[in-house]
Amino acid sequence: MKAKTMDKKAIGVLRRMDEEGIETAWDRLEAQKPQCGYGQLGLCCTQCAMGPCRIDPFGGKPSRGVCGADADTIVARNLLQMLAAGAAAHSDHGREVLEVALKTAQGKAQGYRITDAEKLKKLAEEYGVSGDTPEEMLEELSRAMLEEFGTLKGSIKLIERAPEARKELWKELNVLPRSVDREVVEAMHRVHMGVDNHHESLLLHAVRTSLSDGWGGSMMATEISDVLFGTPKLIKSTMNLATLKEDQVNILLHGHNPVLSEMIAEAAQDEELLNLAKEKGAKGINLVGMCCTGNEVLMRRGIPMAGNMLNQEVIIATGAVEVVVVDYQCIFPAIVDVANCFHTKIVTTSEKARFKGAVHMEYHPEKALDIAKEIVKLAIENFPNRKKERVFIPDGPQEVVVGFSVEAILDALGGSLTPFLDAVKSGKIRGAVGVVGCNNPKIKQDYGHIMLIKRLIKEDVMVVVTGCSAVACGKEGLLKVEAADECGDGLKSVCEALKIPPVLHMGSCVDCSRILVLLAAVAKALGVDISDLPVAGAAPEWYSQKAVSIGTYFVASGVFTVLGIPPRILGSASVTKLLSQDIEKLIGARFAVEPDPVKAAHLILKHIDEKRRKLGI
Ligand code: SF4
Ligand code: MSK
Repeated sequence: MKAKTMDKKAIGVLRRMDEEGIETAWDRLEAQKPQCGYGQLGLCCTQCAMGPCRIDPFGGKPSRGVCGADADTIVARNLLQMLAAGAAAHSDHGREVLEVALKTAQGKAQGYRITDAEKLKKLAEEYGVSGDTPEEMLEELSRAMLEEFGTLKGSIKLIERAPEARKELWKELNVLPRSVDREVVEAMHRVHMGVDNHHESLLLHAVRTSLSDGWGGSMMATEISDVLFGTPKLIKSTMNLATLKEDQVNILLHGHNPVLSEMIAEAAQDEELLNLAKEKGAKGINLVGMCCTGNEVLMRRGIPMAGNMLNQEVIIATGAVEVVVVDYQCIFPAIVDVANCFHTKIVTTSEKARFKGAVHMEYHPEKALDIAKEIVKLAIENFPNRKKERVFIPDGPQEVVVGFSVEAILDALGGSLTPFLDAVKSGKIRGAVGVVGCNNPKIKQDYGHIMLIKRLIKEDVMVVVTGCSAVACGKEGLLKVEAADECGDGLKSVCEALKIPPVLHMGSCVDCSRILVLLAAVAKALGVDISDLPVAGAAPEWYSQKAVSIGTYFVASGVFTVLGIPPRILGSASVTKLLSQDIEKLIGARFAVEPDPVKAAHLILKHIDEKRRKLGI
């Protein structure tokens, strides 16, 4: 089991699953082996019914698909399609939060209110909209943002936050997004048989599509969620499977969008429901999170985080979860099968994310609180069905400090970036790295994240994390102030002075947009472009289409980015060279692939030192 995961709390449960023959993602990966070589290289095309076609990776026959597409076209087209799915997922999530915001403003969304009026005012100013009341302002702002999903004005507002030099570069390359939806739709048009057959043009559009996500849909999702649910501030909580409680009704919040989970958090405090829980023999209602829905409610409410992506089957096998509530993204269809081995009920809530064998209780903002209460009630009523002898909850939840929004980071710095910039200039902080993304059973769970991050902080590199990377760090104890002991002397002194951990949890996957805002602010403060900063990005265990989009908007924004899993592009020498070398001349950053986290750390440190030298610091 130790070969599968670094998560010590998961090992015992995984052993039990193995003994009982309960299948996991690791087992299914084994069953898939050997995975298709054409697919891994990106050389299989299934775009149309003349195919499927595949290209000989060794330069022999067939060298073209039935339509005549070569390796470069097929690889670039597959990559663009993968990225478009990721950008669509983020942006559609953003749209859904905006629709809830609009209904909140109109008094039609049950249970919602404006929590951060200050942020609302700032955003309204940015968008040039106003209103006599906060509700009017929110209505105008939501409409202005929603309009940008298909706008005719040909640009999106939040991208103006980027440094001038970066915007000029995007303009020159003609990659400024024209609207949020348009770039995804156009990506799907381009990959149709016989449309865009040039790999360079396909990849430039991939850049444009990713920017419509990072500086568009994702950024809107983050900002408007802050308005509705509060901008995260530093908050203490706990992480790992031990956050489950033996004597309480356990409800797991899994997925990405916080709109329903926020209401479930409200419902879980309802007197009547708490009394019902007691009647059924439970001492209370314990909410725990998973993946990015978990990150959203952890950052804002301090709701404990049970685990990251590869913990989702394992947590059900503790036998202690009454209900798993899912919205969408990163949810294994297989959790229904694991749940069938226990008393757990899987509740799907989104009309666009249905699962065979799950209970469907559809979310609608107009009756969000009622639905949330029904779900909590279902969990309470399921509590007596829990089989005590089947319960196996590990001991010892790990403490964490989270909530590092850009605003919270500025607060921790005393209101300005100056102390951070001074520490960078003096060398106490050598640079900063955003480590993001998922788990992937091809890599020992959390190993890629933890080994890379430990190495970086030892070398005085400050780390910001989101998504499943953040959860990997939390479980390992890296999100505690005491983790400063694992840093080099320079970073340690800064963390101790500010009483912060060396690894800052900035939120969910859409909150990678917070990293962009921070980078833009630092670049502007220094009067340089983002690509001049001693910073880098990494996604050591990425798996998802969304991660392709995130990695691409990092690079497009000027951030050197190291991937731990090779993207499916190696079948085209031209695409591989473009993304790992030539793109740097165009955009000031590139991708690298390095599965070994220690070697990845070396690559990053070399890059950071070069940037420092060029800045003369
Ligand atoms: Fe084959 Fe071309 Fe159709 Fe792809 S688009 S499946 S390469 S014929
Ligand atoms: S949840 S996208 S596995 S980080 Fe955002 Fe985790 Fe990756 Fe999903």
